[in-house]
Amino acid sequence: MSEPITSTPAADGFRMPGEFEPHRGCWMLWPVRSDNWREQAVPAQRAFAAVAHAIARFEPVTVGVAPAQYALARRALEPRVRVLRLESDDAWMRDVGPTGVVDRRGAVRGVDWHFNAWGGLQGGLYFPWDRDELVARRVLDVEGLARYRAPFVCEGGSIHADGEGTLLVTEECLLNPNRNPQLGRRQIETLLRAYTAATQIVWLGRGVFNDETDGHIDNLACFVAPGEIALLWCDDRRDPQYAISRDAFERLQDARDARGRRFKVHKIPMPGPLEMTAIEAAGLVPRAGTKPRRGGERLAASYVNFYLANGGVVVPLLDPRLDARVLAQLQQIFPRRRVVGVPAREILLGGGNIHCITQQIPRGRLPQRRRQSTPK
Ligand code: KQY
Repeated sequence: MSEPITSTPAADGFRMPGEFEPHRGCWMLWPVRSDNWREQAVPAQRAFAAVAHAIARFEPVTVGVAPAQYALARRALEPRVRVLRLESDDAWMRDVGPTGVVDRRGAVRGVDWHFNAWGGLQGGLYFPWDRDELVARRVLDVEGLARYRAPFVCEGGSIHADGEGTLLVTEECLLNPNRNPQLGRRQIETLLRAYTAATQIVWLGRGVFNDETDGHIDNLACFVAPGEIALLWCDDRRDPQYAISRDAFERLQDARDARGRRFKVHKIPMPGPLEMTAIEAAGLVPRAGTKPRRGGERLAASYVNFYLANGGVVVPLLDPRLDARVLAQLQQIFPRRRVVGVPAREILLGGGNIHCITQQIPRGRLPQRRRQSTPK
């Protein structure tokens, strides 16, 4: 495995691009653990395969699979999806994979964050997580990309970039003492600036109600373009999500991005509210060290947890009463991309959604061709 670069992306002229910028491809992992994915993960594997196939219509997809599952995954996935042996503790590539950064010449490198399973021994979701900790460097090795090792805990799902110097985060997650108890807000900002090249960090408050990641931004809000944000919205004053989304909206109205722009905010309706059923919970095999689940638990369902592929938007289908309306709304927001829905309840039951199980590798800008000088 390659040694990390000892400087930082910002110092070397690298920045975190927006997800809407061109990708080289997308990485995912294969779900297996029966304490998080019901019925021995079979329904989740079907859902993950459908996501991989939807994304593969737009860009190359690689799925990392535990060696014992390789043959099964290879059969379940279309031939155009690359399947590689890769050990992990679960299947959340957004959080355990690298965050790609690019420079002006089109070079691409990756940031390998510290990972502690969303809170370590203070409320984390499982123990151990040592195989997850190695996923980012393996991905970068396979991609042939140089690696920065960031000196703090951070997950890909807890940061969104506009590619022009603005970073969107939540206080609930980044300031949670179960991530970096030794660091305060200013120190975290300094590190985020160094590893993403952000110059403006926009702090929202709490993430989606009952989100077990401690409020990842990628379930609540994301950039759809520089200066434009999709925000999960709830109109029911009695629902706990109402105040969370309202507070986020007000903060966004007061904020400016790195270029001094105000944000245009698209309100995306909340599915449900959705809960885990007793039958779904009964399909799990409880295990020591893993957060248990019960029937009746509120699920952190959000349509904002979509993936932007090259020319596409892959959206979780979560609520038959709203799915068609949301797909139409997203098609209006992204007129030049094809919006595709994928049934995603089985992914939601595991604690996240399509954005959480995917991680793009940016393409970087192609080097400008030198203009030929005309002979005089
Ligand atoms: O949403 C994510 N980015 C990860 C969710 C992890 C859930 C683990 N059970």
